[in-house]
Amino acid sequence: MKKTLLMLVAVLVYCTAYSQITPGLTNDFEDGTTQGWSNGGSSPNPPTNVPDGGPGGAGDGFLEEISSGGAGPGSRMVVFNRESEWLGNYSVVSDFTFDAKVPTNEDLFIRVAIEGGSDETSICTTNAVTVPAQSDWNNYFLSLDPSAFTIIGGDNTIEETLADVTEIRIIHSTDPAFIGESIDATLHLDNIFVTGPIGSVEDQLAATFQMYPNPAVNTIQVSAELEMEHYVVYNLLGAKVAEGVIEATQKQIDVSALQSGTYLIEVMAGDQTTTQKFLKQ
Ligand SMILES: [Ca+2]
Ligand SMILES: [Ca+2]
Repeated sequence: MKKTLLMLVAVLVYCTAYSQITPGLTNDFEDGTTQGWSNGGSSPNPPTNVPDGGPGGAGDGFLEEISSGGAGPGSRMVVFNRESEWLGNYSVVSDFTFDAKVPTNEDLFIRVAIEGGSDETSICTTNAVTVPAQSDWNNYFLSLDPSAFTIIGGDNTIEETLADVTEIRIIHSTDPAFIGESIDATLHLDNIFVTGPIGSVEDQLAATFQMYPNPAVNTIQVSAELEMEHYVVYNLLGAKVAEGVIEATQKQIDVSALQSGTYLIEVMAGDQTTTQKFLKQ
């Protein structure tokens, strides 16, 4: 079954290198780069890769973005990405998840903003997630469903914009916006991960698979509208840390023995496989 995951990873790597956004896209900042996240041209404080101190501790790289407050380049809390792996048709993905912490003194209201469509329409998540001041690492979710967005500017519909994305941004803003707010703050990001039905809607497992709670403490409940046979849990290094039979449409899986951190659970049903991320607290 590990072979299946490796094949999946290989497909995702291939797709992300040469194609458009796909479920499973991950930016974990383990390659020493910002993986395309940028402030643009004249910023005096562009995002940087910090090699130590991510959610995994020593040796876990993460992205640090600093905004200076005031006015001018670098004043606003915003990072954008125009790498091809982040562009294209977002109808195949469902959630934008990430680990974040704020070492500075003000709460940040983090949103995803997107530009796309023939009219370069800009949209932003209607709701923000609050990353508290002086917080430790936590996992956050923002839906990428059209119903989760508000139009900021332009004449395309939200659906048209999400079908042809040309830029994605992570911003801090009290209200939906396309440019982040000016603030003197620092944001740490890691394990940016895009979930979604792997394959298409005819993949009944991926389309109906559910898992909760996430983050999990002692157990996670998995369910789907067809009988699942088997599950495997991997850590982010790809090592198998747990497995078991399901042989039902739902099961409580004991994860109490896992160390705190981020894991992937792979569930098999016939020739269908789905892989989702969860956080163990
Ligand atoms: Ca990392
Ligand atoms: Ca900056």
